[in-house]
Amino acid sequence: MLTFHNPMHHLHAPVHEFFRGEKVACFETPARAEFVLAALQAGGHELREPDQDAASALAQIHSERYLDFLRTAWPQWIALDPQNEQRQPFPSVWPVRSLRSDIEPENFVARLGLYSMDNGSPLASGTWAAARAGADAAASAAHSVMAGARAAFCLSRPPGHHAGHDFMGGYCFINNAAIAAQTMRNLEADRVAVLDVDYHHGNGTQSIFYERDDVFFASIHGDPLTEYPFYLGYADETGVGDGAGYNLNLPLPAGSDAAAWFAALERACKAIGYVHADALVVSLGLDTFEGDPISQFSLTAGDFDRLGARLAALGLPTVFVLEGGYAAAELGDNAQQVLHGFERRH
Ligand code: OKP
Ligand code: ZN
Repeated sequence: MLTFHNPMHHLHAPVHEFFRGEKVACFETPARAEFVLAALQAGGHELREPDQDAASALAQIHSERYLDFLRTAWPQWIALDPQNEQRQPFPSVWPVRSLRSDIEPENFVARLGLYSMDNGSPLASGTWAAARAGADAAASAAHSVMAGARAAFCLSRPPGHHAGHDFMGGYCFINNAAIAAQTMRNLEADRVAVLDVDYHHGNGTQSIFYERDDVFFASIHGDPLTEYPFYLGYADETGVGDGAGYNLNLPLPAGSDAAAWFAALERACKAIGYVHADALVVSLGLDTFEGDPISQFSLTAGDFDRLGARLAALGLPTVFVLEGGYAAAELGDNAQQVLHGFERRH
């Protein structure tokens, strides 16, 4: 499959995150993308660097002040103290209910909290460069499909589906799937379906398109009552205003088996047919894998092949965007299974 890979991804390499009160090694590592790239190379897939600038879609998806913050965050962090070069910034305060989020404080950590949904999205010196090039990779994949390619894969990290209009979260900074969908809308597609199969609900993508009927969002994920991101992803979220009826959440209890997962996939695919989407973006998280260290579904390599084949049967121009998947050594094979299943079917 035609693959646009992010040549800057390795510049985003934070060292640690927090887990149960301890600093632990980051789960979302450069090695993830290297394993996928190596597998696709060995599998003979066509690999290209981004050839489109995502600037216009970026301005439609994210707020100007959030993008300004992301672009300048690292230099501002270093300006506080040169020793910060060796440290990672984490938010420690957030404007929750009753506090003001219209004001941008001058204090750096206060602004970091304003633009974060959690403390789980560590920033590094090259985060902006990596995330910005990832947006170009997503726009490039979308362009290639609108120009006639049957499908394309955006092989990038950091992931994107938790990032909202004006916030980062869950290892995500720029919402690559939203960039891809918006890019397709800006070209010929009248309605785009985004199907999020990552273990975690794509809260950012849902919220970005929640009031729109030109982008339908469907997601299969661990029940947010127990799984991240906890505060969105419930079945009663169906869209508002023009977007009423254009959002579908299919939460499944942690520990659900492949049969339950594919039953939900069938519902999502039927819904994509009902809304008459003319293009598809797949937020391809592979953390539904049985060996994933932070998730609790149990899909196998064979199940990923089956997923690819089912998506191909929708018959839509398709962009795959890599999201999560933390069993890094198996990530390349699992990604390739989806692409093979898709390409065998059409
Ligand atoms: C990102 B994606 C533990 C925090 C856990 C939440 C998981 C983010 C998953 N330190 N962070 O959807 O795969
Ligand atoms: Zn995930």
